Amino acid sequence: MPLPKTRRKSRAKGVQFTLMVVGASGTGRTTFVNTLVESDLLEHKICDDPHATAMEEPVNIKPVNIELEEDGTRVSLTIVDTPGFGDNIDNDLAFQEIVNYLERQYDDILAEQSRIKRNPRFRDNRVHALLYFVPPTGHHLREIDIRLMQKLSHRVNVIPVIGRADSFTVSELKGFKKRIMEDIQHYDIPVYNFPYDVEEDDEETIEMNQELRALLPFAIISSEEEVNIDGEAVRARVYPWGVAQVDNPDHSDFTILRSAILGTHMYDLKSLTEEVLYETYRTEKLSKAVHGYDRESSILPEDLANQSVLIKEEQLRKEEEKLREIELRVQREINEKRQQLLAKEESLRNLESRLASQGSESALASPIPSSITSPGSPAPY
Ligand SMILES: Nc1nc2c(ncn2[C@@H]2O[C@H](COP(=O)(O)OP(=O)(O)OP(=O)(O)O)[C@@H](O)[C@H]2O)c(=O)[nH]1
Ligand SMILES: [Mg+2]
Repeated sequence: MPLPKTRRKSRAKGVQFTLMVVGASGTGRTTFVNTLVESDLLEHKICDDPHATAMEEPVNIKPVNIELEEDGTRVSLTIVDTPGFGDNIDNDLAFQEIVNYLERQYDDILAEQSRIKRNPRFRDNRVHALLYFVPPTGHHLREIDIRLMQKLSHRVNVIPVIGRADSFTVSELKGFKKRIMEDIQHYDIPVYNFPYDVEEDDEETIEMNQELRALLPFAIISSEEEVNIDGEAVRARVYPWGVAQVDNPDHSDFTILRSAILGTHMYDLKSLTEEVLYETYRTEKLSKAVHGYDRESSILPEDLANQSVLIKEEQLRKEEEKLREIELRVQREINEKRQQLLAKEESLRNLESRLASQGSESALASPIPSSITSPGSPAPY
């Protein structure tokens, strides 16, 4: 089946995709990213006790970029790692920083779209998927995870994953996954659950999405080390009781998750971000700007300033459009008038030549003295 036009184009050019990783300190976010891109893209935090320092330093979210080749498609992948948070400290600031980051990317594109003259170098940094690392407690979701996932999933496609999943036996993992999904349902957290439409989608897509949905939350084992197993170098973690392999689907959902986000579901994640999550944000933001502030949330002065800039830009754009319409209408009217004038001139000329020929015919029949020809009549030859 030929690919749709846009997809063909991005295949040739490469696709831009942005992935954010969020979770408590030490859940394995950095190791996962480095395993995903098969390089030391992110540095590990050097710290003896992650809980002691988590969030005490200023929150600093820096995206990093890497080019990958995925099934013959070039992927320009942006990774946004976020600082891990601790159990016992006030995490509100960190949570807000993460949400602010997501919204800032939306604000940037909103401002860009409202500009009269577009910036050709503008970079769309909207986050297409967020992997939320649930710590391997084995119990239920913690209150902190529920709160944060709830907050985030209104702005981004949240995919829950269990970090360091080799901490469990197969049956423990099954039970933990089940409890997490029950909590997600109970607290109504709108995570990305590989949506499908039984009426619209083909059987293959429905089946694939059902399988992926059944795996949620993905159990992740990551490793930056390779070990030799039967003469083959594989990414794994070695324990006295055995070897936990990253790419073995019996041990870890790593490969399945990787091929879903960087392959089969990349376009779905992108279009949901652009067409649903961003559009919702845009509508909220503009309606807040038009109908005054939302009483439930206090708006920061800088937000108000941004909003007023946005409104002004929007007004300018509309005025420019109106002017362009007026100019076109006037141009059209002038053209019509010119056509009418030309038509009138033409009919006048016809009339004159008819009169002239009638005149010369009657002159032949009974010559008229030149003194009685009226001014403006064709001069007698
Ligand atoms: N057993 C096991 N350990 C892991 C796994 N992934 C990472 N680790 C280990 O867990 C520790 C923390 O991993 P990081 O990747 O640094 O975790 P992080 O979430 O980035 O942590 P901070 O950036 O410090 O908040 C390291 O010692 C890793 O080697 C895994 O899949 N299984
Ligand atoms: Mg880290």
